Amino acid sequence: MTPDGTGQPGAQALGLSPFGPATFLKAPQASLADPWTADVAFLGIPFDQATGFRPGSRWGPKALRDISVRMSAMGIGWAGYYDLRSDRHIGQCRIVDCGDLELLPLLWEHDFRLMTDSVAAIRGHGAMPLVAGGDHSISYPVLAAFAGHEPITVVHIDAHLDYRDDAAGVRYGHGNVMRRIRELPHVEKIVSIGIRSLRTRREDVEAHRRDGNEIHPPWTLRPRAIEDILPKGKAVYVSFDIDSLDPAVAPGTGTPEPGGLSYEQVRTILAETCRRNRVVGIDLVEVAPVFDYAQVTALNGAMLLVEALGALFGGRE
Ligand SMILES: [Mn+2]
Repeated sequence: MTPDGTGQPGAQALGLSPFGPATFLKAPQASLADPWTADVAFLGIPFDQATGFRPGSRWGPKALRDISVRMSAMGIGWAGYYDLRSDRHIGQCRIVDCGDLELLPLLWEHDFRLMTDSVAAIRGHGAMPLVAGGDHSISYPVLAAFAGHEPITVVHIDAHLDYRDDAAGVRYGHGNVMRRIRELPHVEKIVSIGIRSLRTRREDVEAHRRDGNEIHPPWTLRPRAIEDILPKGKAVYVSFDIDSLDPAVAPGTGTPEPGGLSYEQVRTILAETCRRNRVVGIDLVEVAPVFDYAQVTALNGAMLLVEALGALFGGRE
């Protein structure tokens, strides 16, 4: 029997406490098969089979949901937040949580189709997909769901270029993902920010530039430079790999790289990208809680998504 005496698990029983089952920002759950309207739809893609080194990002959506509930007051869903920086109440939007995709081990082509179809369904509902990976390979089937869209610029925040064409026959791993994305007819450019891995290959850098993309390593970024390198007035998809952050603030990931971005730098990239463009979708990938400490990686990732929502829904005084 539930406290309301009905025996039915109502709103009081789901996602409203920081200690029980969580949805992202306490958003109501929504099935892709049902009718609903929302501004933003959170979708978990617990897929880490394309990882070359340390798997574990399949637990990323759960970790992000668990820490995100702290941003909502006890007992209510998402209502935005007071932003000290702008002295405004921002981020208020209608958000739903579509749960996690049910994936099948070793059937990656099936899984990729399910990802594309699910994100297309979210777009069909008129909502902006906010996708939590999973390893970075998922960004390709997610972006494939935008087929027929006006040309999209991808703002790619990452320690790794992920532009390898073919790694001993592997073409859809998480290290190939930006190469595959650039091949999509509706993607016109990739702006890669934070790239610094010592395993970056010259031929991949040259191919990336030859294809009309841009690379901005951490040592080139200053507060003004960040604003100057971002696209303006474009349809933009943001692909945010948590390993773009420095391992000191985001250790919980499969392939950390020293010398990374600060929280403030990524916040600026996300917020200014959202303000200057028509953002059509956002993903956050490679959060791997098994390597995390004190939930710091999930916390920084979830709060940066909140800051992106704050910039997208600029709110009221
Ligand atoms: Mn990466």
